Amino acid sequence: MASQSLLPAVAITIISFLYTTALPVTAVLVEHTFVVSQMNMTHLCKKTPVTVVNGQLPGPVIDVTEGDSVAVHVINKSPYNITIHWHGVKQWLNCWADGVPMITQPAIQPSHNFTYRFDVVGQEGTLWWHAHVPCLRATLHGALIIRPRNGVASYPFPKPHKEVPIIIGDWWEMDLGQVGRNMMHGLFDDFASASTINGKLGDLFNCSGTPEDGYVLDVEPGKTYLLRVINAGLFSEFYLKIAGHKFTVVAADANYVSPYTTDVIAIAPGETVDALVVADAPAGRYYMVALPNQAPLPDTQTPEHATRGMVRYGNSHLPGTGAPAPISPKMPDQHDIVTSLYFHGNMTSRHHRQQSPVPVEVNERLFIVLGLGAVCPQGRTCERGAFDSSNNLLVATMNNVSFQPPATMTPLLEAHYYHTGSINKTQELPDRPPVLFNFTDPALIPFGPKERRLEQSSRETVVRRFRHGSVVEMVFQSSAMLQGDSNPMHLHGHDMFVLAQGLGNYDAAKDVASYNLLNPPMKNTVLVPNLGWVAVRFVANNPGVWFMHCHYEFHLAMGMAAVFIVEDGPTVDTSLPPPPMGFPTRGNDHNLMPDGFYLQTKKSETSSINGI
Ligand SMILES: *[C@@H]1O[C@H](CO)[C@@H](O)[C@H](O)[C@H]1NC(C)=O
Ligand SMILES: *[C@@H]1O[C@H](CO)[C@@H](O)[C@H](O)[C@H]1NC(C)=O
Ligand SMILES: *[C@@H]1O[C@H](CO)[C@@H](O)[C@H](O)[C@H]1NC(C)=O
Ligand SMILES: *[C@@H]1O[C@H](CO)[C@@H](O)[C@H](O)[C@H]1NC(C)=O
Ligand SMILES: *[C@@H]1O[C@H](CO)[C@@H](O)[C@H](O)[C@H]1NC(C)=O
Ligand SMILES: *[C@@H]1O[C@H](CO)[C@@H](O)[C@H](O)[C@H]1NC(C)=O
Ligand SMILES: *[C@@H]1O[C@H](CO)[C@@H](O)[C@H](O)[C@H]1NC(C)=O
Ligand SMILES: *[C@@H]1O[C@H](CO)[C@@H](O)[C@H](O)[C@H]1NC(C)=O
Ligand SMILES: [Cu+2]
Repeated sequence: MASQSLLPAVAITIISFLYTTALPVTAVLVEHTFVVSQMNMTHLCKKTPVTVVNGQLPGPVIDVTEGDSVAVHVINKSPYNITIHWHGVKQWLNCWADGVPMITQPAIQPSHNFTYRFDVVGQEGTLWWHAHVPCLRATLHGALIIRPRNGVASYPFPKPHKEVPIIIGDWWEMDLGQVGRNMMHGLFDDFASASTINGKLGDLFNCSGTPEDGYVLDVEPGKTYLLRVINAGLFSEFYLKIAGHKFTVVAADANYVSPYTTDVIAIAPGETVDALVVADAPAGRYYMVALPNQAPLPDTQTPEHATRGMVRYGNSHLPGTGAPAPISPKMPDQHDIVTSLYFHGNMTSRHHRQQSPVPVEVNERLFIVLGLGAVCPQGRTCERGAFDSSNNLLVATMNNVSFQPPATMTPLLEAHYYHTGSINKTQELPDRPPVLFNFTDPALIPFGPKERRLEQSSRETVVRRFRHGSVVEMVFQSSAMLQGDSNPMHLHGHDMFVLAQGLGNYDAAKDVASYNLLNPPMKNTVLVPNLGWVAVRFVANNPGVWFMHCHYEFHLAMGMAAVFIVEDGPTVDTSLPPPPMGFPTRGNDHNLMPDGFYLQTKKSETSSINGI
């Protein structure tokens, strides 16, 4: 619960159309139609087909008040199978709307449609939506903004003059469907051509010398602006700075944090940060720069592109005023990973009445080592370096297992709900790595013969079951085998208390003492420090089948993921309801399915696919 002071019970009125900011205490239905299609966009002198929602990049903003209901009608006119995930929305008792293909629903096939319905309750701030298909989220994404029920006056910070989404992303000149397929085969040779702020490449990029358009935020002196920053990029954590200005961070992942003043924001893929900026600099033009960071050598280096937009005061841009050149911020080094560590380490949650305390008693403990490995045909030596020249497959792992989607046509949620056999063909996520080694030993960088004994992995449909209400503690440990790739770990359906982080190998004997059990931040996406660890706790109280995965796209495509099955509680109020009317199933329920949905199969076919 993020709201400071909710009004006593208010009448809930359902108004099924245009939503305005007029009556803050009325819950409404916010309705959108998302037409997913391809269009040509030209950047860097090249016409490129991109898959977008409603012809926009970034896609439409979903703007709601806490307590509202949302309906999004997705019409898929693209050539891809897609789903849309509402990143960070808790989907209380509504796992059916979570939007993960083959986990919670069948993908929406080309020329088909699907309607997502969900309520946004107990969360305030900035979230976002994106396609949950390898790589397509690079262009299929947008902001999801949740305002307090009592209006902006109840923000726990000074009311901003204006609120602006700042979406950091990538510009790809390649067919993202193909990039996704390459990744799933362990090939990682494709890179974005540019970075973007709100879809604009900015003047660090040009087409035959003509600079690309950049994002411009026009400000009035003395006014306060709320930036709702989202990292929609596929790979990189970004440093964001505005020359001559400071940020006051007030929220992250739609949870308020204690105000934290800094001149740099560090934001990993999947994270959001809300920050106030006061236009208190001398009138002029100030660059807003987003710089991707990466681990230093000897870790593998990838092409990284900084992008910039501008904060512009009053008349400072009019021709003939002799305005001085825009001022650039001094950016951290792209190999500086300490700034990110401090930014995340300095976050604490903002105290408020509704906040649930950190559960002290832990029921389940997971120590999850993140790594890369190889899956090899039987009898062959397993060499990760040889993955592209033999039948060896490079995979990303948690505790030495890589996730693969279920082999059946039945999504796991449906299989779980109807107790079909396919849910039994899964493998339990190990609570700890099978072999302990010096996870962060720099001698393992760059990868080479020393790692060979650690490489052999397996691919399974990895799940972990939790009794309803279990308090789960997870420690994510990054390893030197990752070659410096970042690991923002994202849990669907729940927020996590971020208790502590550190460098090197996690050591319970000493690190538990550093846990913040008083006011840890709550996040849906937690960045694991490079060559370090992070400890989180969450309460598994939202029944359903929830994806838990790395938001670094290459790792996700290669299997750094698991499915958390949260069992029903003892009452109807704590149990997952049946799928909503019209939800496309493989025939396990007896709902009548309207035309146009995925596949309508008979029970017999389902059974044979499931092999029972
Ligand atoms: C994009 O451009 C290609 C090649 O010029 C063309 O064939 C295609 O029809 C265009 N697509 C759209 C959606 O306009
Ligand atoms: C979409 O999914 C269906 C069913 O799994 C599959 O048969 C089809 O090949 C997929 N289409 C694309 C474009 O991936
Ligand atoms: C245009 O971009 C190229 C490649 O990044 C760069 O070498 C060149 O200096 C740029 N030109 C201008 C006029 O900015
Ligand atoms: C907070 O940031 C400061 C530098 O700005 C740093 O010295 C300090 O260690 C950080 N605290 C944590 C817990 O990361
Ligand atoms: C799946 O496993 C459960 C519990 O182990 C068992 O009761 C059930 O019969 C199994 N279902 C099928 C279809 O194999
Ligand atoms: C892990 O390796 C590092 C670097 O070689 C070393 O400093 C550290 O002591 C090792 N840790 C353990 C537990 O062996
Ligand atoms: C990882 O799993 C594979 C396949 O099950 C196994 O052969 C290998 O020994 C395991 N490696 C480690 C380091 O635990
Ligand atoms: C969804 O698909 C069905 C069946 O093809 C069609 O009748 C319906 O009009 C579609 N809805 C929209 C909003 O396109
Ligand atoms: Cu990762």
